[in-house]
Amino acid sequence: MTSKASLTTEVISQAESYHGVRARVVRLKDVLEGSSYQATSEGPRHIDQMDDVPIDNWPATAQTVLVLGLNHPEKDPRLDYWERGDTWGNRRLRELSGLMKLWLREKYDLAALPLPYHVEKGGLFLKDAAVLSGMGVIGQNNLLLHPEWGPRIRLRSILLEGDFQTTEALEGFTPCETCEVFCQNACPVNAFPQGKYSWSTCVKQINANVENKVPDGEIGENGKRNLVIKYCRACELSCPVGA
Ligand code: B12
Repeated sequence: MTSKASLTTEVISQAESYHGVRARVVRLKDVLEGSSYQATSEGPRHIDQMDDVPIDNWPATAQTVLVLGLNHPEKDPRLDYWERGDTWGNRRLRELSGLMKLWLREKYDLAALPLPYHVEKGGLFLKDAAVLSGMGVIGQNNLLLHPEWGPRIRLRSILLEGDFQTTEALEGFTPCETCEVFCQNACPVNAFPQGKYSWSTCVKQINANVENKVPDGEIGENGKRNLVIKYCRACELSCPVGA
């Protein structure tokens, strides 16, 4: 019988065997008590048509969350391009989640449920899950900062059945304490009035990106490049952590 600790270590090392992936483990209950679940949402949410299948109920036997982080380096901007209904980063994370699900079934006969991106479809608030699992900390840009990659990371979660040991929250990683807050100053719409993130201001920039699709995608059926949305990354790419 595999111990909790070695099961956790093996699952993490399997996930991290994929290029540019980091993984951590957190209790579902702890994520659901995170700050985002306490915060009141500032406005209506735009759920774009991603291929994620909504999940109505989480199985009661699955009480652990595997958090996946995919590095999103500046030199590979395409991962963030929204094309034909989703971003390439999300497609890759969905594929990795499927591979982990198969591996857990084959190796340990454990069930795993890859969760959708959107909370409204049965997903989790991913930054909360990531912070609590020790993947990183929340920076002045309101993004998860990973010690190696800074905010250049995209997240996903998988619910796990089985007895796992959770990974510890990070201690002693406080990069924003001595920073000149380049992220907030870089924002094109000043979405950090008084140093605090404003959803309603940020979303104006995101909506402008949606309105201004550019023909930089794959070659489509009409022989022309698909239109893509290039979401703003100013507060992310200006961060010196992991640059
Ligand atoms: C809705 C959404 C948006 C909306 C609204 C964002 C918002 N913050 O409200 C819009 C479209 C504006 C948006 C913009 C962006 N988004 Co967005 N977004 C999401 C989504 C789907 C849900 C986020 C949400 O609603 N949070 C709830 C609100 C209330 O909280 P919040 O503002 O995020 O702040 C909370 C946390 O900071 C947390 N927190 C702070 N400190 C601590 C400490 C602890 C211990 C804990 C537990 C929690 C915690 O508590 C705060 C609430 O009190 C997530 C995916 C997901 N399923 O989680 C991606 C996500 C957060 N977005 C992401 C990104 C990258 C972006 C953009 C850079 C655009 C882009 N290129 O994709 C910008 C950056 C905006 C910013 N600086 O925050 C990434 C973040 C990756 C990272 N490294 O952190 C995510 C995780 C998606 C992904 N692909 O991985 N986004």
